[in-house]
Amino acid sequence: MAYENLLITIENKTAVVTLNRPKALNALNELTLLELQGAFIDLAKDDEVQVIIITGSGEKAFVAGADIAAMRSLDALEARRFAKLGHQVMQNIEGCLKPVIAAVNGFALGGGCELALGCDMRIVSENARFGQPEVNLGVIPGFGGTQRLARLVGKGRALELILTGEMIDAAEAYRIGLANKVVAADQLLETAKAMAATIINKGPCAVQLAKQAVRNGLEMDLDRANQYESELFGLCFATADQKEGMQAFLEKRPANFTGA
Ligand code: DAK
Repeated sequence: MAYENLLITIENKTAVVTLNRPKALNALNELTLLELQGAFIDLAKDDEVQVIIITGSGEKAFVAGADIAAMRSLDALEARRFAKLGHQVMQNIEGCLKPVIAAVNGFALGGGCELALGCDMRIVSENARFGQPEVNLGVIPGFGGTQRLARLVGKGRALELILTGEMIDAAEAYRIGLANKVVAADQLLETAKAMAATIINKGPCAVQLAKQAVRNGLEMDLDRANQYESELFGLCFATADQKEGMQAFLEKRPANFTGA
């Protein structure tokens, strides 16, 4: 499918989705959100894809936020619709059974930070800058930032970012657990692809179930979450991957997983 604001390549079972609106620092307008939503629906069912990487085009920005020019004149109902679309996109990403890695190559502000938060892991370049500057514009984060940021880095740090609107650099993002890894800008995509390759080598069924266990379990109390984990653990034993993984270990050979 052809997109106006996205570039998608698929290689080695890894899809790289590049937000491509460099003139607006890859800001998220409605079309970009709709395209991201469509892309994730397609990638979720594409058997050639096991891991998805999201990045931004250019060297300056991952995504500089929701598109301020497009949002400026929204009325309340339009704003709610726009926020809902953003939420759906983040859910498409977070709820995708396949792991999604953000490769953050510069500014990840507002909706851009929220997009990175919707991903499972964030590998960031040394020039990355994170922030939730919505209060500077008289609004609050609208694509889940108030919720996901607090869940990832804790209430105090999330409130500091959201209430001051200040940006933090890559080192600080790493320190507070917002970034998984910080690498030189020219190593960013390679590092994300290397992480994808490591994951692709594992049992695909187990990888997907593990993502589900962590994501959904975090929203449950510990007893229920552990019970949920037990159910998913049991489900692993209905897969050929489990049989192959354990057999291969006992035969001292690499496993040949099929994802079945
Ligand atoms: N939207 C639209 N255009 C943007 C943009 C954005 N978020 N960010 C940058 N641009 C555009 C600039 O206007 C400029 O366009 P031209 O003037 O060249 O036409 C071009 O990108 C280059 O930007 P700069 O000239 O400003 O570049 P600098 O290097 O000087 O500065 C910057 C880079 C990232 C520090 C600066 O551009 C900046 O501060 N950008 C805005 C960052 C920001 O405030 N992001 C948060 C956006 S608000 C909700 C739904 C969603 C949301 C909230 C509520 N509801 C419906 C309730 C989410 C809100 C946000 O994400």
